[in-house]
Amino acid sequence: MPRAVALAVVLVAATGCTNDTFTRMGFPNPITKQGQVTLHLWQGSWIAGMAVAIVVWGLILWAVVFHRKRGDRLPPQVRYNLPIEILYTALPFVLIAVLFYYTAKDENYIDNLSSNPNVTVNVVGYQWSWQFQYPQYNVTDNGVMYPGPLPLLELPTGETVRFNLTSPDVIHSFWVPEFLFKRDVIPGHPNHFEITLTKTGTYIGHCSELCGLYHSRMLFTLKVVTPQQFQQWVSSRQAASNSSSAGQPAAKTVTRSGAQ
Ligand SMILES: [Cu+2]
Repeated sequence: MPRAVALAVVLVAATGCTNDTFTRMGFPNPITKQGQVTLHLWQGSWIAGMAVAIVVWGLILWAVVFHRKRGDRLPPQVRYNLPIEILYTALPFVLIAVLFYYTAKDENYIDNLSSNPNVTVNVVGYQWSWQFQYPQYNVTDNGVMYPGPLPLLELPTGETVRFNLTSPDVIHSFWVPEFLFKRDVIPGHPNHFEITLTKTGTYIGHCSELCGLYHSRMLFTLKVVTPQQFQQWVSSRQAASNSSSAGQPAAKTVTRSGAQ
């Protein structure tokens, strides 16, 4: 068993950094530190599962080939082989314990909330769009459902980002496939999570909980930039809202009555 674990660790380490869908077993390329941990758990589970499968398939093949029916003579009858019974009781328990250990460890890491995140975003999911509030900067982004213009979630790399998720109407789910993570947005039950982004780029976020007629159009744009570009974006948004607040009312926050 220690040898199997060592093999799994080597295989994960050897394949985890490459960039193709097969070694990721279908998962998207993660863009967060937390997503990287999720990917490694997924790959490790596949390695453990395939190791079990190879042993089981081998035993089936061995029984089929070497214990096939050779005549009418009954083979020697045995029962209660104690070592084998202990083995097939204990071994699955060890397997499950190892999987449980790594799952609980990674879940704790992914769910961890730091005491002082760099950027906080209040996410409001409503029928059928999103609002992103940056309370530290007094910036709010409103969009409309697809075909848009979609709400924009702009974030910096390398900083801890805290999301506070709320809904004024029904249950939604905040999902960016490249996070390898989604979390429900529940009315009356604020949810939280944190990420640290590692890759710049533009991605599409989704609602992942059937929430009504236009659920599938409840998309948003995630733009990941460098911390300097993020600060510039914040300043430009603040300047834009200051100049518009003279003539027009600023974007209202979403309330129980719905959009804007
Ligand atoms: Cu929704």
